Amino acid sequence: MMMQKNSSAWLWVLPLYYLRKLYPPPPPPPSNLHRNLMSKQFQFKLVLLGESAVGKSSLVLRFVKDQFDDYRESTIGAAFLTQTVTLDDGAAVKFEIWDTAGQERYKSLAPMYYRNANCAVVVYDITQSSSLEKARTWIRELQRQADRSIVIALCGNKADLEERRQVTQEEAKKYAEEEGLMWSETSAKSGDGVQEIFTEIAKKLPLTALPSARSGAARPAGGARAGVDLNRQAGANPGGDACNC
Ligand SMILES: Nc1nc2c(ncn2[C@@H]2O[C@H](COP(=O)(O)OP(=O)(O)OP(=O)(O)O)[C@@H](O)[C@H]2O)c(=O)[nH]1
Ligand SMILES: [Mg+2]
Repeated sequence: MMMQKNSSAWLWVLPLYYLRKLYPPPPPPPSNLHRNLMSKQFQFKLVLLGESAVGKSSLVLRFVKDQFDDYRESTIGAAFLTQTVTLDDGAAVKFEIWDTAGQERYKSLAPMYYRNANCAVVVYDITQSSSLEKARTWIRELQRQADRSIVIALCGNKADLEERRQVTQEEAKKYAEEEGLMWSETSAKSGDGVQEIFTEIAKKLPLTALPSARSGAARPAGGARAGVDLNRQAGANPGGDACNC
């Protein structure tokens, strides 16, 4: 009697076993970290440097909020904002942006912002030759003091003011080539070239590098962050101004 019961149970177990082989249960949902790695999200620290009034804050405002303000107040200290660029291959590059103050009295603060930066946008105003000189000074300082792998873009802003141009494209381009920098012109006012410069920087960054494998490497979003939590330090609202800019 007992034997009969057992053999009839096998009649159910075997088909169930093969059914499970044919249709395995779905895998458990991925953790946040895995989801970020799979969807290729990376975070980079970006710093903006340049003489006062060249349009650093205006460039960030255009990039982050697609807005322009004719009467912007000079930045005090620095401002922190974030913005994400999605590349053609689906990789999402989140920039943690430090918009520094260009006024001379804030100069000593700059190393705090370019330290460990993965990329820098050094801005000059195409209508002011002196601003290109200042940009050269910043670039020399970055080359000496910043991370060796930093990606530097030289950016000629206010390209809409062509009639007042003092810096030719040839001059700036030649200098950028000599120094191995990216170069382009932008207009924060019209928006021309703004998205492009950040996208080109995102393409240049080492997206294949493992998080914290070396300084200057990409960090998958949501992953453990070594060092300072920039959002917390600035009391910042991601995507919004942390301080006056
Ligand atoms: N025509 C024109 N004006 C611009 C452009 N970008 C900025 N401006 C103007 O230039 C002035 C200075 O711009 P900001 O963005 O405050 O300059 P900044 O480099 O951040 O200056 P600091 O904060 O003092 O370092 C503002 O009046 C802007 O409206 C541009 O592309 N074209
Ligand atoms: Mg500013």
